[in-house]
Amino acid sequence: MVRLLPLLLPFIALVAPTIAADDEKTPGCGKDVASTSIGRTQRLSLISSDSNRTFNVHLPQGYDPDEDYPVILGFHGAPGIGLHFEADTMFSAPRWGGGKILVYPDALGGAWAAGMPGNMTTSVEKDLNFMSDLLDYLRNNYCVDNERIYATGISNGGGFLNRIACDPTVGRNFAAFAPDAGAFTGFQPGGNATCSPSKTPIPIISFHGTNDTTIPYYGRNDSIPTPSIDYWLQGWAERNGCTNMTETVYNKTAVHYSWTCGGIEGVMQHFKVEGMGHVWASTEENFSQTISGGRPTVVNANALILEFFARWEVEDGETGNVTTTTTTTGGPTATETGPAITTTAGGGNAAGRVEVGMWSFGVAVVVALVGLV
Ligand SMILES: *[C@@H]1O[C@H](CO)[C@@H](O)[C@H](O)[C@H]1NC(C)=O
Ligand SMILES: *[C@@H]1O[C@H](CO)[C@@H](O)[C@H](O)[C@H]1NC(C)=O
Ligand SMILES: *[C@@H]1O[C@H](CO)[C@@H](O)[C@H](O)[C@H]1NC(C)=O
Ligand SMILES: *[C@@H]1O[C@H](CO)[C@@H](O)[C@H](O)[C@H]1NC(C)=O
Ligand SMILES: *[C@@H]1O[C@H](CO)[C@@H](O)[C@H](O)[C@H]1NC(C)=O
Ligand SMILES: *[C@@H]1O[C@H](CO)[C@@H](O)[C@H](O)[C@H]1NC(C)=O
Ligand SMILES: *[C@@H]1O[C@H](CO)[C@@H](O)[C@H](O)[C@H]1NC(C)=O
Ligand SMILES: *[C@@H]1O[C@H](CO)[C@@H](O)[C@H](O)[C@H]1NC(C)=O
Ligand SMILES: CC(=O)N[C@H]1CO[C@H](CO)[C@@H](O)[C@@H]1O
Repeated sequence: MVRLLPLLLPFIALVAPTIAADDEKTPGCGKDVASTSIGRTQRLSLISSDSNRTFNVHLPQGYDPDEDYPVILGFHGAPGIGLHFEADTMFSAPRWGGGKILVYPDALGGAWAAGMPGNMTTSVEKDLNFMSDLLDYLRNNYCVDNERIYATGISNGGGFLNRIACDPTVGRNFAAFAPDAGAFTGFQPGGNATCSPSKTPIPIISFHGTNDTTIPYYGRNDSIPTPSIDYWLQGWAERNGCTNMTETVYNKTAVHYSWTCGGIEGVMQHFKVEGMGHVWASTEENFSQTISGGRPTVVNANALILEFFARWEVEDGETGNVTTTTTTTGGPTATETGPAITTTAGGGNAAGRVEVGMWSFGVAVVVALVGLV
């Protein structure tokens, strides 16, 4: 059980200049942190694009400022806050988050801009700038393994991390991505969002339920248009230069798709979960499942995501396959020597979900924010 918000003491960060993404250790290495900030979740803030942006940081138990740690950013759905995602996935719990720094940023106005239609509190550009400022903050204050920075998220948060993957500047900091029930608005057929990753292939593992009525598997064409998941996957398969896709039954009722891209097996993976709704894929009942009347599924996203992330790291700005040498990086469409690829097919954006949260001191209060996008 993770302790949330023992003290709500946010503070303002002074943001130092960005350092090269391929430096192994960051300025935060060697910097002492208060013992009260270890093994619990702290709410912090910084100023980015003239806005006060808040985020939650969970340092693992036993955090040692002389050791560098992988970082996982977890993006909540809409309407929501970072702690909803933490409570739903329990990524901060030692069995998942042990040895890693977990970070749950808060969107302004409860939703990531990410190109979602409607009146957003901020813009895609500002949300992306927030990511650069947040990474600077993390590198300057904690001992971060620059080669192992990852992003996961649900719904609108899944859409936003996909937007990060599509951004040549911010995306290059991340080794792999993992959206669940992603709302990729702007990337539907005819959508105006663009995708220009700095490098390919980009490792992505994704999850989506066939009973998702908020962000339907087969897409929606109304006020919150989203592509079908097949269409979105196809966009990334093209950008990633994937040459082969295998399809296997996973744990009886899910389908696992795996692509070979740039000659590397399993760079892209997708779990189509039969009967799952707009929830976090989990074999244990989660808040998002409880609230929506869903049931545990046959897929445990936490376990699969961590296993997937462990395979990838950023090496000299390129995404590599950890268990082999750097000769496996890049691929037919890699941008190592050429210009960034820009397509309008596939990619990521925003939208919503039924969210739940957990507040107060050790007392779990399940709050249903019955929001549609
Ligand atoms: C930013 O927001 C946090 C949390 O609401 C608050 O504690 C902090 O004082 C704010 N910072 C500024 C500069 O307003
Ligand atoms: C894309 O479409 C959305 C929704 O119609 C709109 O708000 C946004 O300004 C458009 N973006 C561009 C770059 O045209
Ligand atoms: C968006 O904001 C504008 C200006 O604040 C307002 O006039 C308009 O009604 C809003 N639209 C929606 C859909 O909320
Ligand atoms: C939405 O429209 C596109 C073409 O504009 C079409 O390919 C797609 O099947 C439609 N999706 C749905 C869910 O109707
Ligand atoms: C695709 O993968 C399958 C299963 O690994 C393999 O049997 C097949 O030969 C591959 N096809 C190509 C074109 O690489
Ligand atoms: C790393 O890449 C090599 C070469 O493509 C592949 O054979 C191997 O399975 C990959 N290792 C992992 C853990 O994915
Ligand atoms: C998925 O939706 C279908 C049609 O609404 C329904 O019959 C089925 O029971 C649902 N499956 C689950 C696992 O909820
Ligand atoms: C397979 O699904 C069952 C529930 O049907 C679950 O208990 C089990 O943990 C799942 N196995 C894996 C490897 O996720
Ligand atoms: C409240 C609860 O049990 N949440 C679970 C949701 O699923 C994740 C991943 O399987 C678990 O880590 C949580 O404990």
